[in-house]
Order: sequence, then structure tokens, then C-alpha cells
Amino acid sequence: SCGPRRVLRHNPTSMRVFSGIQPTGRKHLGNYIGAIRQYVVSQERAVQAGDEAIFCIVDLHATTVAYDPPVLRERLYDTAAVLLAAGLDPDRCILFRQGDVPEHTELSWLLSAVTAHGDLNRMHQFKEKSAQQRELISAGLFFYPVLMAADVLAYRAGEVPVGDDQRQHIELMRDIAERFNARFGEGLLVVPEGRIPEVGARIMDLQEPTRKMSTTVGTDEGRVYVLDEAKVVEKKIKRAVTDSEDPPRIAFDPEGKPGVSNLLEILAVCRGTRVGEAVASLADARGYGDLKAATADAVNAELGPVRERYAELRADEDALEATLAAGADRAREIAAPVLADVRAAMGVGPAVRQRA
Ligand code: AQP
Repeated sequence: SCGPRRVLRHNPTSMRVFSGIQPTGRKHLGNYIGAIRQYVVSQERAVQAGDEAIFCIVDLHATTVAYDPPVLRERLYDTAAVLLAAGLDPDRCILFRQGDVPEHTELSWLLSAVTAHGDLNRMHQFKEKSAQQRELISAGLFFYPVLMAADVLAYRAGEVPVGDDQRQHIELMRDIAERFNARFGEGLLVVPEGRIPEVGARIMDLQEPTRKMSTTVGTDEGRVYVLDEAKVVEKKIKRAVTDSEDPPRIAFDPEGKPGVSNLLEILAVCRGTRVGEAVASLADARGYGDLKAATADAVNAELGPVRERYAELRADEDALEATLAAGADRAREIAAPVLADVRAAMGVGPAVRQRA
């Protein structure tokens, strides 16, 4: 045939994993359950499958809203230490800092050629975050999803572990990959799948359980930080908003009983059981106090060891830098040839001569 050459260069069901996390604020229980815990699981699955799990601390994304440069650097180390403390292992995954791998920014520009302005305009996160900005709504905030698409597509990753709030961004990156392949060559980029956990994909604010636990919205009382002391965790969970049903009923009903259901999800995830088992374990509870005590215990059992390892890891910034630098070298080894393919397909730069 004389149609375009259709070569499927890459396994479309790739087990390669990629996810990014921002070095902003202090990481909370939502980030931990929705993302970080999933990273550790994905790392093991990728190792089993003989593929790479790649995790990136996205400092470039963090520059899209008002921020302080020295604080960004501190938070970057905090985030790296939290990830390592939670179980990411540089011998079993690639962990690096986004700004160290220029392929991300280059690819984001190239992908903008196949990204619809109208699609970016529809992004919920842009609408919410632009409403929060006091001085400037940066073009970077609008462009954020294209950089996020580039983060994943630069590695031809097949799987992206994220929380529920990233659903729309994942859909967009899939559209971008499909449009790119249709325009420049089938199989050039892998169309990735989001991997959103069944339980814990949207941990809610403890004080306003109809809103997700968030770094930028809500108060400290509403979020548990990964690094909160055990006593603080207890206090925050004890004060969590539940409901005034009389007599109190411990049941999983996110619409009718958002506060109780949120605690049940947290309890189930931290115990590594199903929500139904968490409910059953409280059959003899006298009230919501028992649910809260059980939840606080489970959270502390999960986060206690992370906090301990964190203190040790965070103290050695040179070691963190060395880990991130080694990760960036490995990341570039994967991303550079992808960028070469993308540039060649798009007609950017000189023609690549076939070697004799
Ligand atoms: N409440 C949540 N429940 C479950 N997962 C969550 N994630 C965020 N909030 C929850 C997931 O955490 C990962 C890393 O997110 P990020 O650091 O990039 O920040 P974010 O998505 O913007 O969420 P934050 O931390 O709460 O910040 P703001 O206040 O800016 O929204 C992602 O996979 C995310 O899904």
C-alpha cells in the first residue's frame, strides 16, 4: 500500500509507570493515600514486570502559582525525603526532580501543537486555582496540563497512579497522545491509563467532608500531615466533623454521611482491609468516638514508621541531592530518545540521517 507507514513501535499495554508530585506545602494524608502509597505498590508491580517505575518531583509545576524560591527548594527536599521514607527505593525505581530533565519542557512545547486551547480552558483545576490567585494568573497555570502530559509521554509510560482530582488531566493527556499519533505517526507515543485507587482516591477534609483534603484550600484542622506528631493526628481526627444522626450509625454512605464515610475509608486503607470489614469491626462501637479512636490508631500505625525514617533521610541533603541526580541521569536516558523521535516526526531540527 502507499498509505503512511504504520508501525507500532511500543507495547500499548506498557507496564512502565510514571507519576509526578508537587513540592508544595506539606504532604497530607490525601496525597499519601491517593498517590504516595500507590507509588510504592506500582514500584513493586513494575519491578515484577521487568519495567521501570518513574517518579518525579515536579518543581516546574510549582512555579505556576505564587511561591518563594528558597522555600521551594526546602519543600523539594521534604518531598523527596517523604517519598523515600514511604518506601520508594532508588534501587527499584527512578526518582528525580523535573527541572533536572529539560526534555519535559521541550516536549511540552512540542505537544502544544496538538493541544486545543478550548480543552485547556475547560480544566477544573485551572478554574479553581486561577480563582485563588491574588496578583497574577500565570500563563503557566493555564499550560500546566500540557507540561503534565509531557511528563508522562516523555517516558512512554503506560500507567499513571494518581488521585481522583487528576482524572480530567489524565483524559487530556490521552487526547494529546492520540492526536499526536494521528498527526505524526501511529505508535510514536504511548496513550497512558490513569490508575486511580478504588478506595482512598479522594480523601476529604476532616472539617468539611464534602470537599477534598487539599494543600491550598481549608485549614490545618481539616488535614492530617504525613509528618504530624501522633498526638496531633489523634486530636485532628477526634475533632473531625461527622453528623448528628441519633443514634449514631457507622455506615458507609458518602452522600448521606460524608464525614463518617471518609473516616471509614481512611481506616480501611490504613489497615489494608475493605471498607466493609472496617464497618464490621465497629459493630459494637458505642458512637463515633470509637470510630475516631480506631482511625487515629490506624493512621498512626501507618505513618509512624514513615515519620521515623523521614527524620533520618531529611537530615542529609547531600544524599538526597545525589539520589535525585542519579535519578535524573536515568530519566534522561529514557526521555532523550523519545524526544529525538518526536522532533524527527515533527520536522523540527535537522533531518536525522540514517546510519549506513
Ligand atoms: N484529597 C486527596 N485524596 C486523594 N488523593 C489526593 N491527591 C491530592 N489530594 C488528594 C493526589 O496527590 C497527588 C499529588 O498531588 P500534588 O502534590 O500534585 O497536589 P494536588 O493534586 O494539586 O493536590 P493537593 O496536594 O491537595 O494540592 P491543591 O490544594 O493544590 O489541590 C496527586 O496524584 C493527587 O491526585
